[in-house]
Amino acid sequence: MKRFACIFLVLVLMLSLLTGCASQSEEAAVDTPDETPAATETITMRLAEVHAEGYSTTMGNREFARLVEERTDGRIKIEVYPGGVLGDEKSVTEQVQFGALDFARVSLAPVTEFEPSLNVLMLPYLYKDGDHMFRILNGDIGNQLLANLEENGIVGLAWYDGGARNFYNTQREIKSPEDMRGLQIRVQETRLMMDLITALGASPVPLPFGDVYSALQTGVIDGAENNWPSYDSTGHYEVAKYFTVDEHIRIPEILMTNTKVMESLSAEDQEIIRQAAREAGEYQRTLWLQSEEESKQKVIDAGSVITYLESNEEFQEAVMPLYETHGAGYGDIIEAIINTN
Ligand code: GTR
Repeated sequence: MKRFACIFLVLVLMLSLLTGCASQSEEAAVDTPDETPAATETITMRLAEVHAEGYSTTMGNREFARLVEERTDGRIKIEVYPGGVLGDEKSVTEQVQFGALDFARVSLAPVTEFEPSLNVLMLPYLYKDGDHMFRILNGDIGNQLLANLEENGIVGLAWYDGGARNFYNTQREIKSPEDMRGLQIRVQETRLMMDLITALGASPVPLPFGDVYSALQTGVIDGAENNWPSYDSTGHYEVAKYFTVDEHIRIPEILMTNTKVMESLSAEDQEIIRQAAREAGEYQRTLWLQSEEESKQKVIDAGSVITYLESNEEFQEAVMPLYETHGAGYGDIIEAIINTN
């Protein structure tokens, strides 16, 4: 019996050594550039998106997939999964980081939880307008901060537009931060957004995007904040009709992948992906600008009460402490952004 047990143990040991070698050589294949998949092999990849079909970001993703498939002669297929079916933004950001998912298009908000230096790109009232934001994102500052992401296993491929975000609620018109007192406002699941709501005197409720409609409808929350197209596409305007154009924040949106996924591809395919993503980003931005206008008109026609502020100075003043808490250590970058025309 003893002898049998011994032989068995030796066999198990040998087997585990052998399998260990196999997975090692698989890892080596990922790390060694000349062992990238043969140019004839077909690869299917997945891309997660929280917005529905027809929304500008989903259309940008579809364009990205189309360009990649066309330029690799069908070798790389990217399946786009809209409507959050692969998970909420926090979850898909983690999945990309761990390499369980190939691509995701998300707001920068959940990504800052991994790389806090990116908070500097989403401070309230930081940009003069959308063009200013894109000059920063596509310039040295944007590139430098994107490079920080790679230390977390994430490669930022392109920026998408998410416009300016505004408050809306079920209760009353908001004309000043005073009117926000006591309101429960849903935010994305990130510290900066929670602190922003607190600074304005309301209570932040972090929730996934897909849960906001029912939370508004059932009164779990009083309001939320987002851009015109999201207020429209989610139907939030049906349940929260008071919308204030305070434009408190612009949060860049990002199409990203995992560093190992990129490294597993040939240099040529990597370039195809990068270029296709950049073109998809430009395409999304064109669609974005149209959709902002269309959504605005649609919610006004549907009876939303739109409050335009004579000045948003009071809101700006109230949120300035966030420059200290979330911009600490990045004063030079903040100054450079503000001084860029
Ligand atoms: C939208 C953004 C989404 C998501 C959503 C949210 O503007 O496009 O990616 O972040 O806001 O508030 O969760």
